[in-house]
Amino acid sequence: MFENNAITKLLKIKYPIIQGGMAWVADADLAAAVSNGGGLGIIAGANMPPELLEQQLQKIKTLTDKPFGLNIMLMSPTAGDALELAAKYRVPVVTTGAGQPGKVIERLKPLGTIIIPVVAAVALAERVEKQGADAVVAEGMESGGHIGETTTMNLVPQVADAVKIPVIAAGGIADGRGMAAAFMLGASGVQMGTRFVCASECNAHVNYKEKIIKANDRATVVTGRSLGHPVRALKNKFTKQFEELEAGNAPASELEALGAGKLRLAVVEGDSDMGSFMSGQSAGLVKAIEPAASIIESVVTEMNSILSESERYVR
Ligand code: TUI
Repeated sequence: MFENNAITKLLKIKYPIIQGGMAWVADADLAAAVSNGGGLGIIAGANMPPELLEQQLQKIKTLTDKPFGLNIMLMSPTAGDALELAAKYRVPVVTTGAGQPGKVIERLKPLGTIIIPVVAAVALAERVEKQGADAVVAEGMESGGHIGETTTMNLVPQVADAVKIPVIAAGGIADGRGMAAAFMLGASGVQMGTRFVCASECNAHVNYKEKIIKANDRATVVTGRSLGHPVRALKNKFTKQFEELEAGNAPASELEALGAGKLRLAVVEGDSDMGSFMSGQSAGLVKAIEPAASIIESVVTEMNSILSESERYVR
């Protein structure tokens, strides 16, 4: 299975499933578990001081001999350091988010790094293809964290029509049904974030995992639109305060001050009230904490059974 899939061939992995590069959450332990399970694990560079990121890049090589990736969050003040570490350690795959990856492609393409920008709009997908990206993640607004304005159902087929490079669908995908649907929309693979927060190997606080497991379809809210960078997170006291300030047209500086450090508070401290529990709408689909390899196997098994009996679904 997947022998002729564009993503398994490009990345030299077993299943076309990649793990989102989630700030504070995606460390070497989670990434290695996903890569060992046959997907592509990704370390997030966004929150880490360069020394810590360097340690994580050294650590993952002791945990897996499979390909892995590094996510460079382009709005992060340490994005430049992460880029140089990707070059120094010859990281096989780099994904980017929250900005224009031109400089990343320029620096890493000559080294043979596979570069997969995360995009939330067709125009950026077209631009990065011209600049030399190897594939794109088309991330719909069902995703957690920093999001765009278009749904996965609409973004994925429009990106697939616009570019020749392979498309990986993200946003709202947490099981085999979502993966099957992504293929129908023209994707060659999927990226999942929220479901992998609940991997046993993920070091996020247990309160984070439990909040996702308890979540329903209406559990998330988008704040930060007035700042120009909307963020989806699970509703709590923090998001309520943020919403109230935004509704009262509070100055950006006040909103930024409220938001500062709140993702760390969620992931590391598990502060249910004041943490920013970034999560996709797919939290409503996540039922249990289980090993990354089991997540991958069950998603692929469910996807296969759907595709092999596809007639049955037309009813
Ligand atoms: O990057 C993400 N999701 C993220 S990054 C993040 S870290 C964070 N920490 C604290 C507060 C806020 C964020 C959490 N979640 N996804 C990929 C993504 N990229 N979504 C949207 C975009 C994007 C947006 C605008 C990509 C390019 C872009 O270009 C704007 C421009 O420069 O034209």
